Amino acid sequence: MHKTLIILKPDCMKQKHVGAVIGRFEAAGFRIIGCKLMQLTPALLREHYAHVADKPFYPRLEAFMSSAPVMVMAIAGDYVVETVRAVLGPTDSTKAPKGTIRGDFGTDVTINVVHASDGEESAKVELARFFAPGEIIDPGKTAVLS
Ligand code: IDP
Ligand code: MG
Repeated sequence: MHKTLIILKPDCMKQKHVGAVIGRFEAAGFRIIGCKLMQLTPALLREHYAHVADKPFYPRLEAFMSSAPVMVMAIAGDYVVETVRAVLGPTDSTKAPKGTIRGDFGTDVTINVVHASDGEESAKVELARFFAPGEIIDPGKTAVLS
């Protein structure tokens, strides 16, 4: 089973696109295996965004990502990492095609609705960064009462 880390960013929360965004992941066949609200700190953001922390745009990114609580999710399914990236669209919302999450709901290259891990290895690292052991539960292994 493949897993990935999703963060519904502050713009997604404030503009109330949470249901629509989760709906797209569910429609693509994926299931939620972890979910919580977090207020991201500068320290955690600096670690999560280490690959861009020295870029000129980083201060605005950090201010944006810490401006409101976010929803952190773990989702699972076949080829979830690459499929979610495709459903999300490219980083720059203004260049993302309509029909993608960023194309439909995003504002610009920073304010772009959702974070998703960019590979299986980063997914593993990011899931461990945001979820403690035991916070990820595979509902596929739980009986559903009828
Ligand atoms: P990704 O979210 O599409 O994987 P990354 O390159 O990993 O994009 O960058 C992390 C985040 O940093 C982006 O989602 C976006 O919020 C912000 N960002 C990336 N590139 C730029 C840029 O050129 N200008 C402003 N913000 C950027
Ligand atoms: Mg990235």
